[in-house]
Amino acid sequence: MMTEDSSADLDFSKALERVGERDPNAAAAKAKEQLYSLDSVTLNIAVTGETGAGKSAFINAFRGLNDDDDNSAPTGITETTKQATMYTHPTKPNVRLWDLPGTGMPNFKANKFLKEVNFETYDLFIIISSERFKENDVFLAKEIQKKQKRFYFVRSKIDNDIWAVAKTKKFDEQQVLCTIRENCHRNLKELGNPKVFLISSYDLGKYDFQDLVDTLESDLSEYEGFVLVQSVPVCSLAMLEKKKAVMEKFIWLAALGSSLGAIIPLPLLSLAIDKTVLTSYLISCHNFLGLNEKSLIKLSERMNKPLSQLKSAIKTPLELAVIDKLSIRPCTATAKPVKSLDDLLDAKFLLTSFVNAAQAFKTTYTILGGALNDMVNDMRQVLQAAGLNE
Ligand SMILES: Nc1nc2c(ncn2[C@@H]2O[C@H](COP(=O)(O)OP(=O)(O)O)[C@@H](O)[C@H]2O)c(=O)[nH]1
Ligand SMILES: [Mg+2]
Repeated sequence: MMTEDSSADLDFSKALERVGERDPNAAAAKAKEQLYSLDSVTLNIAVTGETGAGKSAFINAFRGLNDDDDNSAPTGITETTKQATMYTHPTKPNVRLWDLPGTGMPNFKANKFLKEVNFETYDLFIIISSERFKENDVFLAKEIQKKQKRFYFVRSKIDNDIWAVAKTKKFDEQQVLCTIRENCHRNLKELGNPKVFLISSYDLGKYDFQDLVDTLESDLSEYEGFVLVQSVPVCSLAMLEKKKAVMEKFIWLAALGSSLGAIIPLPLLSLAIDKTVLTSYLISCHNFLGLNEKSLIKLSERMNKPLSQLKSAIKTPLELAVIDKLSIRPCTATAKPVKSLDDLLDAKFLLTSFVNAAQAFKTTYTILGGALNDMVNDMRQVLQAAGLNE
């Protein structure tokens, strides 16, 4: 429906074609509908493995939280419950991570286990182990496969393995990773050599986390993949670029949904329409790039850098106050060039400069692209300031 072509110069007629409407107002309505369904996609990710394997720590890391934060999954405890516990994503509550009970018991029955945790709920399973994969992991994977669901093997606590040998004379990180991978495969042979992702929940920017996200994204539907990538923390420059790329893919939809309000001959009505779609798109980008206050605080804690140092790297802050300003500002005929996010959220520019729907679309499209670029540039600087240069 809306895949390959997401080039920066997408024109209006092409956008209409993509939503399958010729009438501009109908197309705008359809675009809004699609934005809405994109926003309501849910993802249920089950995280399973033995007690102590690192399930809870992985869930916290994925949600961009530290183990001792409020609302984080408790780590380092012996599990007593047989229930799955749900943890929603802090900025994307439709993304849910489920902390499943430990699978380490000697008389483990995969089928019974999956029934007890309501396997139908989950879109995919992540099977974690902090050492070699065991019989129970294999039983579980086979049963998940039988039920036509996807599973992914994660070998956790890689930082520990690296640390343990880092002091030795012949330390070669790649060699250590290679040996771990081989050992994992040896135990999973009967499953036909599935991919194993080596991960440290305390440093998602390293090892195979990005590869795991890429793999999940390509296995999921386009909308689900978009939501997944939006929700992962910006743990490296590479992840930032990935996020930018998926957000760019949907700019045209936000532009189509917002710009066409301008052709309705009621300035105030068109203002309201523009504002909702535009600002919600921008706020989402801002959150998912990790530029919101909460994410910055987490980053500063994790990297042990003062928050003020990270914030001083930001040139174009998105203040909710700016959006409020927008609704009370009177429209004037003088449009000024858009140089910053503040200008972008300035309603008079948006309202007065359009002569027709195609121009409105083009303008909004360019503005949104520019704003996304500004934010990504800011986040690059923030990552640099945090010491995440890779
Ligand atoms: N170094 C390191 N420790 C980890 C990692 N993941 C989990 N742990 C630690 O391993 C212990 C068990 O982790 P937890 O997430 O509670 O395991 P769960 O029982 O599977 O939920 C805790 O003390 C965690 O701090 C990791 O990636 N690196
Ligand atoms: Mg746990």
